[in-house]
Amino acid sequence: MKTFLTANDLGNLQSAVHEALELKKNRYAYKQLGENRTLLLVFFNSSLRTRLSTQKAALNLGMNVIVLDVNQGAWKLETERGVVMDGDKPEHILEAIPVMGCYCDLIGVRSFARFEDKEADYSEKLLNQFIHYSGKPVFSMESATAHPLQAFADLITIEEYKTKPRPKVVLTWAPHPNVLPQAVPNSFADFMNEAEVEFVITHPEGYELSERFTRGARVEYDQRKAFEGADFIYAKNWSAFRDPHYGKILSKDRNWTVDSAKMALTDNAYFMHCLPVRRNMIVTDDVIESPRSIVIQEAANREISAETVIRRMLSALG
Ligand code: AN0
Ligand code: CP
Repeated sequence: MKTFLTANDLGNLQSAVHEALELKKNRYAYKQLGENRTLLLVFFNSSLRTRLSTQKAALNLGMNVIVLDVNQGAWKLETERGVVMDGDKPEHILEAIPVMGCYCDLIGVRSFARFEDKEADYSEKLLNQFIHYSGKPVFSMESATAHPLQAFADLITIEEYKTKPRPKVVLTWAPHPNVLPQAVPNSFADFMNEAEVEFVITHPEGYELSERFTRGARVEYDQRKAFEGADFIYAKNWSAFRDPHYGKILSKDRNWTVDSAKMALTDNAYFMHCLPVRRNMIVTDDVIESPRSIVIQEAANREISAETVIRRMLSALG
């Protein structure tokens, strides 16, 4: 595996989940694989889980890990070609990326959508620059359009907790004060569309996601109706995708907050969220604290999804 951005990059998803669950039983089994190999994690945005779980995964595999927070201590980077660099950015990304590639064997990149240019975001311009100019295999740690390590961990978690062969999984929009990317719901939809689940998306009108990720998945605009009989409720906020509202907040309606009255409509569903979560905006205290909330177990599986991906990338290095 040379890049990791979509569910498709994992090949057969069922086998990938099986591989991950086997790895979880003995996460130190491949300690030799990463010997004298170095992973570089480049963060253009904040992170708690991705930062820790990806490092832990690499350490499990015996790798060395270097973490670069681009906005803390590195030179400010120009990203546009052709710019006269007489401003506040001393270095161009077109030198910085190949230099980063010199010091490592694999690279993970976190770089959120900027919402300045939809085409630049949805063509994964920055991630692709890493792929083309670093000379090293690259995986997304949440890039402009996708967060595949999260969605893979979510799928592993659903596999562990499901009690039916084909559970009903509901992705619900919920309110948030800030503009958030579509990366998490995009990847969740991408993975759920390939998994053995009944997948339903619910959101206010205007919050339709990109067809590239939803691929005809059922959308139910009535949140209560969507929740009926659900086995998993996956909450997330995102900003509008469709023009002319790309990257805009169209609603902060707290009627969409996940509360216990809505959870009562489900088939005793588990509650999931990628975290960080804004309590009493996205979900009430009682729901996230309830025994049916599996947000911590979900976060714990980030180590497993990352280890599975890094192991495959290391094996492909030869
Ligand atoms: C980010 C997002 O919504 O994409 C990261 C989630 C993993 N969340 C925030 O910025 C709060
Ligand atoms: N879920 C997730 O990716 O969290 P961080 O933003 O803290 O890494």
